[in-house]
Amino acid sequence: MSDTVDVLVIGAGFAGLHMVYKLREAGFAVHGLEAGSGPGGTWYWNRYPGARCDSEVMYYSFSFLPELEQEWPLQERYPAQPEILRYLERVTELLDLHKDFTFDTRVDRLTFDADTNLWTIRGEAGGEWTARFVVTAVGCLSAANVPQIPGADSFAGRTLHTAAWPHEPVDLGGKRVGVIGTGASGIQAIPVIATQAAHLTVFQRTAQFTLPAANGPLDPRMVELWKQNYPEWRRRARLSSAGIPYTPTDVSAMEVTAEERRARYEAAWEQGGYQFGLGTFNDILLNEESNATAADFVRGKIGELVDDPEVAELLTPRGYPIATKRMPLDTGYYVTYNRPNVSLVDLRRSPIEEITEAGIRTTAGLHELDVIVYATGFDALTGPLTALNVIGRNGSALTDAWCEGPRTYLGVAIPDFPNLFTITGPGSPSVVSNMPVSTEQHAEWIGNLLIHLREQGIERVEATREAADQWTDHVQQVASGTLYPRAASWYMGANIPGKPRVFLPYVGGVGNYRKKCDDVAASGYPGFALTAGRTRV
Ligand code: N01
Repeated sequence: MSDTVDVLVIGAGFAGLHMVYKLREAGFAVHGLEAGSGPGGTWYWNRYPGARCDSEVMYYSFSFLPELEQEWPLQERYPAQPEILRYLERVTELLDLHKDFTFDTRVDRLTFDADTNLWTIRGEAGGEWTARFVVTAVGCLSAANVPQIPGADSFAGRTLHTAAWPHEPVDLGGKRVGVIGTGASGIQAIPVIATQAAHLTVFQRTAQFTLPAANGPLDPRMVELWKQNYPEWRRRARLSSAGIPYTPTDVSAMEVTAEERRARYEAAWEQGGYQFGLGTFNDILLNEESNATAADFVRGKIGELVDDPEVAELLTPRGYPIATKRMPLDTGYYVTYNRPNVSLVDLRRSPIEEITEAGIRTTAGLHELDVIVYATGFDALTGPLTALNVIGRNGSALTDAWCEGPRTYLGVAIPDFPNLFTITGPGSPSVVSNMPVSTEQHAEWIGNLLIHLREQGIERVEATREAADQWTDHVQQVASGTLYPRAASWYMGANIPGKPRVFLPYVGGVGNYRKKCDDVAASGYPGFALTAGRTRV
């Protein structure tokens, strides 16, 4: 590649692969940089035991590859990590995208030159690129959160993080394993690790509500019907609230009798997946009373599934509304605690004091371990962007601009940072949606904006402060009409010490958001300051 391109894309997951392909096909000089040694993004890094997608396989794929859509086998309801990675590798091969990426390249600095309207992009291990535009496709959950626990370096055993799991097999057989964290990653990994380890100790800070995935092989007749109607399912997903083509319900949990409510919850529990939240009642995330009925139902299930009443009580979430922290889907999570080789440590009662050479010491004593697994999540949404060390016009740093929380226009653009676009950035549906639907919408929208700029001879594009303020206020206002802000969740930045507490994604719905973005495009991109070109790349 030449060292100066029209567009540089960072990341080779769903978002980056699509963005590079779209721009290459539109005739731009585009290049991608990726920290991993191959494509896959999230699915390249998160290889922990039990890693699997919580979106059903039928709609966790690209919608613009009709032949691949027909030929790709749909086998299990929820695709496992290796299957999704294979899919993204196949897409890379099919679209001949390898040649458009430089792998093993982690970007550690982006600097905008206001005189030339060009970005300089620096690789952590050297290498420098120049581009008119930069599109970040770095994911929302890619900056791992590693809590600073005193003594962590002194541990004599092996330390692992779910978000950076080794590529070679990890043998946990005969080992005493400790898992810190019971979010979606921990809840997937714990039942599998329990079957491998000699003993598993789970260190839980906050009990989680989790729903049964009810994973299993798909009925071939359903797959055939689905494949016959793919365009219609895709259309419904794009217009839906969460990027999932479920038929929404218009019934409030308060409108029906207790018996009917229970019957609906029971049916959804049996069916598995997000039917419980999306298909039962329309106000679980809006009305405290309705929410309490759903929470009580799940609490009851925990009591039925876990043999030891004391352990069941520790696993029972209290103090925040159900679904306000991202609900994981599990396969045998609660019953794992019935195994004789699994024990649960309640960190609320006995917090971790330190890690020693021998294991984890809580205020109640030392747990001797051979392996510690951090399932402690991510610095979500903003972390992957601030890690790029972005310096905008006037030398302003993104970390400073966002010291009180991110302010974006539509989640794709940031005032003072011209010619920079963020796929699934803060302020967009991103993590509260089925990701491929949202990355596709952004890649298409940003691609069309760049085509528009090229046609108009525009060299510099920047979100106005007013547009970003209005949008960010709208994002907060929509969130405050729901129960979401009631939980100390990573949606709120609450999992990272010192991170500002603002609601990060847009919960106004994928379909509504798409319409707003389409309206902006159709009106000639109000909210952006456009500067005609002086220089050519
Ligand atoms: O991370 P999390 P995750 N001491 O932040 C605990 C997506 N995802 O990797 O709740 C002790 O949810 C923390 O405790 P608390 C999905 O969007 C998708 O599990 O903060 N504990 C919590 O229990 C998901 O939501 C899929 O009190 C500490 C856990 O660690 C997101 O990724 C699969 C601690 C972290 O949970 C993140 O999930 C997996 C400390 N110092 C993930 N710090 C699929 O689609 C944190 N914790 C399949």
